[in-house]
Amino acid sequence: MVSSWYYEPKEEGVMSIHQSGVEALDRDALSNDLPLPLYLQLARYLRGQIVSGRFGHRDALPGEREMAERFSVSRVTVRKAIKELLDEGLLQQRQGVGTFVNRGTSPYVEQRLSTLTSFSEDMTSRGLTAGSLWLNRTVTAASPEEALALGLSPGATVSRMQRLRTANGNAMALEMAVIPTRFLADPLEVQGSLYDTLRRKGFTPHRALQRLSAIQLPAEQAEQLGVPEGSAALYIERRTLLEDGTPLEFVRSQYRGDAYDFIVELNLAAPAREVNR
Ligand code: 16G
Repeated sequence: MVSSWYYEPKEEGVMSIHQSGVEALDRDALSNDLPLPLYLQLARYLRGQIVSGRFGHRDALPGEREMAERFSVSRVTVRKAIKELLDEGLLQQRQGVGTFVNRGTSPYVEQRLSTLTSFSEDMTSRGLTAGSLWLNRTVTAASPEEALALGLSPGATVSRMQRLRTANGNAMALEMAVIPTRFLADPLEVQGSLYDTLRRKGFTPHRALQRLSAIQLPAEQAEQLGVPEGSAALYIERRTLLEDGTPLEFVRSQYRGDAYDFIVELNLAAPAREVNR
C-alpha cells in the first residue's frame, strides 16, 4: 500500500477490523516459504492494515488466541508480532481490556520514492492540508557545498528558504531549499508551494536525485519538530534538475521518523526477466 494514511476514510464496503473481528484478516497473509520469521510477517501485515486505514484509531485487535487460529501460528508468534507494534507505538495495551490501535495525533505518511512530487502535492493527495511556517528566507552567496550541488561558480547568489512543513497543522519536516537566483530572484515570491511558483515561471522540476540517511535530531531541530531531542529522523538531500539536466534546487531536510515512511518500488532486473520468460 503506497498512498495510504492513518487518516484515510475507510472505503465503502471495506470492513473494518472493529466491525468484523478476526474475519476481516486475510488467513493466507503469512507464508512459511518466506525468509522472514512469521512474527515479523504478521507484524508487517498488521502494520499494513493500520496504515491503510482498515484498522481505525482505537479499534480493538482480535484476541491472541483468535489471531493464532486465524493465521495458523502459535500464540507466542502473535505475542511477538504485537510486541513489535507496541514498540513502534502503533498499538497500545490496556491492562485487562485489550490491545488497541493507536494512530496518535499526528498524521503518518508514506512517500513513494520513485515519483517526483512536492510536499504540497503529497499532502493534498492524501486529503491533508499542507502548510509552511517560514523560518528564514534570504538571498546570499552560495556556500561551496551549495555551489557544487547546483553547478554554480563561486560567489553566485541563491535564494535560501527555510521552512517547517506541516500537515493539518502537525510538524512533519524541516526544509532548507536553495535555488539559484536566475530561477528565483526573490524568495518572497513563494507564497504556498515552491514548485508551483517555479512552474509558473517556466522552470518545471523534472527529475531529482535524493540521498537519505538516518539521524538523531539535535536539540534545536527536535524542538522545532515538537519531538524529544535525539529522536530518530531521516535526513534527505534532494538535487532537482530541469529537463535539460540543469540543477534547479538543492534541498536539505529532516523528516520526522515517526511520521514518515519512504517506499521504494523494485522491479525485476532486465536480464532476470528474460531468463524467467
Ligand atoms: C518536497 C521536496 C523538496 C521541495 C518541496 C517543494 C522531498 C524530500 N523534498 O518537500 O525538495 O522543495 O517538496 O514543496 O521530497 P512545495 O512545492 O510544497 O513548496
